[in-house]
Formats: sequence, structure tokens, C-alpha cells
Amino acid sequence: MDNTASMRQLVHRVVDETPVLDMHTHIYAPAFGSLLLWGVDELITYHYLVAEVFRVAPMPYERFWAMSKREQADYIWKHLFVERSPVSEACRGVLTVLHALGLDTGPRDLAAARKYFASTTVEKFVDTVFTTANVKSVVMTNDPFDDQERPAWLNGHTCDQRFQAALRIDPLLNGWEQAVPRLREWGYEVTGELRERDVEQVRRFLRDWVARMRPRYMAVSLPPSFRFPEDSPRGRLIENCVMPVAREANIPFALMIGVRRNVNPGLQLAADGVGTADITVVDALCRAFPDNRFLVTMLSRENQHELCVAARKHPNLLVFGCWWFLNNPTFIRDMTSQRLELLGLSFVPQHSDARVLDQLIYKWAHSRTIIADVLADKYADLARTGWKITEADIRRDVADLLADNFERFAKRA
Ligand code: FIX
Ligand code: ZN
Repeated sequence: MDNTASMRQLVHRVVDETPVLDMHTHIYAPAFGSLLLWGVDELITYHYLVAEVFRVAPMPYERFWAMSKREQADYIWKHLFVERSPVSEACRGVLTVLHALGLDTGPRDLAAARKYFASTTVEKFVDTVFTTANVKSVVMTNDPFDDQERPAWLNGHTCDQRFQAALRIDPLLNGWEQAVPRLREWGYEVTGELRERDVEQVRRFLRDWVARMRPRYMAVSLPPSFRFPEDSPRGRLIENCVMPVAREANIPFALMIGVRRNVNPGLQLAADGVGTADITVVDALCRAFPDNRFLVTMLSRENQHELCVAARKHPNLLVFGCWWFLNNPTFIRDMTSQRLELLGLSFVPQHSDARVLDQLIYKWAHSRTIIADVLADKYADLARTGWKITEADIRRDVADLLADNFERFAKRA
């Protein structure tokens, strides 16, 4: 295939046609009831947009949070969509979703969008979204410390194969002191001292939840100040509990590094910020635990190059996604090129982090376009050397990027 324009078209078509396995989201299967967020009011009140509305139309935080969801959506729509053009990535995302669902965004008519959602059911809408986004399955974020979520697991919810679990353990690793009484309440006899007995009890807790959830991986988000090795409860828990249980279960440990929680608490879910982390923690973990596998994403742009270099050193490290403040076209393009150049095809270019079901549509549509563009540039470079790329080559490479690299690395619990 030597015609650059038709090659580019083909790469875009293949990327669009290849189903995605979305390895990190915050959406839930319908069996989790109200935990599954969907619909236009949820879409518009996404925490990315909450942060943006306070920039242009601040009000006392308590007043905003006292409003109903619908009132919050009206407020955000007015200030971010009507009184100025919705050019930010998060605003654009709302419009991509409405447009893909066949709604006319031209009249700026929120009532029409609400009418559309009122006329469908969650079950139907899950099918619509998975088909429109061409996503075959998503990995949820499942926190056994979450009082709303725990009962769904304990009562044995019916499972929809498109929704896979991830055992998220932030409260255990980042808040050991608060975790101790909860573990005790659930029958894990920990004292808090993290000696042999506690270690055994925490392992039992993790094993029980691995058995219950059958997660694709265990996961934690970490501040930029995270260090490893570290003489702290978190350091000891990772070394003595998480690593052995992950090995036993044959699942990776996902680290999402670089979030500074609660920089401005008034913003609630939108309160978090970013900081540049220390890459040596990734090297140290991969080196200390060669029989464990690590999925790593970092939040700061400044960490991306050294994360690629770390992945070149450690086959037990799989770099993934353009996380949160990096899930913007500028960074996706830059990071995807950088990763292709340093790692070839051995990484996972994107996850959606969708919190609202509908967002799968825009997050994947926007990322797919850029991934396809960058990949087409690389194939064009190869073609200039005389290398012949076939459609089958492209289909294999794209399937690896969008699903199979994760699938092979994570295997099955
Ligand atoms: O910790 C995480 O998994 C983050 O992705 C979220 O907590 C964050 O709020 C988010 O939605 C980012 O996209
Ligand atoms: Zn997330």
C-alpha cells in the first residue's frame, strides 16, 4: 500500500472498527443500580465541568452542592455552553455524545436532550453506548470500602460480562489508620501494628475480595510524594500483602501516580490536582518484584518520558492511558507518538476513565482519531523505506493497542 492518503483512511477505518477493551473506568454494570451514572444531566455535571464552571461563574460551593442535579446541569449549560463557546475538551465531549446519539446540537436545546434520555431505559442505553463507542468491555473501579458498593458484591449481583472488576484499594493503602477499625468490623482481626498477624489478616481480606470480584488487577492511586521502598504502613502493605496476593492470584497491580487529592475541597470530586512524581519508585517496584506485573499510568506530563524509559527496562511493566488532565488531544498525540517511538506497540494507549456511561462515546471517539493519525504517520515512515504494510498487519497492531496488550498482560484471575 503506497498511497499515503488511502493508507491514512484505512488506518482510521481499522481503528474505528476495532473493539476496545477499556481497562480503567468508573462506570458500573446495571446490577449496581444507582452507581451506574448515565444521561444528559450526569454528563453535564461531570466533575471536569464543575471545575470549569467555577472559573467563569463562581458561587459559594455549598450553594452549588445544595442544588438538584438538574439545576446544576442548567447552571453549567448556561455558563459553559450558552454564554460562551464550549471549546474545552470536556465541553466538546458533551456535544460529541449528543451528536453521536442523533440529537441536533445546533439549537442548543437541553430540553430535547432530556427528552431523549427520558424515553430510553438503562439496559437499552448500555447497548446503545457500547455499540456506538465500539467498546466490547470495560473494567470498573471496585472499592470494597465503599458502603454503597459493598452490598452489591456481598449480595452476589448478577454479572454482565461486558463489565469486569478491578479491586481498588486506596483506602487500605492510603488511609491505614482509618482502615483498621473497618477491617475489624468485618472480622479481620488487625491491631494496626502491621506485624505478622495483621499481615496475615490483610492478606485474607485481599484474597476474599479477589475471590468475590475476580478482578483483572488490584489498583491504587498515589500522590506524587509516594516513595518505594518506604518505611510506612503503605510500604509494608504493598510489600507484604499486595505483592504476594497479586502473585498468588496471578493478577497485575496497577499504580496511578501523581494525584494530589483535595487541593480545593469545596469542589468535592473536582478538588484534586496534579504533581510530578518520582520515577525511581516504578523502577524500584519492578526490580524488587520481578514475579509481579505492574500497570502504570502517571498524571503529570513531566513524568511521561521517563515512564517510557522505565518500561524499556522492565518487561513486567505495562504503561497505560493518558490519565485525566492528560486526556486532552494535545497530550494524547504527544504521548502516543512518544510511546510508539520508544516502546513500539507494547503499551496501552488509552483508557477512558468514564464516570458516566455516555462518556464512553466521546472519550473513545476523540482518542481513536488521534491514535489513528499518529499510527498512520508511523506506517508512512515505514513505507518510505520500502516496507510493505498490509491491512492484516494494521488490524493486528490496532487490536494489540486497543485490547490484546492488556488482555495478554493481565491474563485471567
Ligand atoms: O483515581 C482515579 O481513578 C481518578 O481517575 C478519578 O478519581 C478521577 O476523579 C477521575 O475521574 C479522572 O478522570
Ligand atoms: Zn480513574
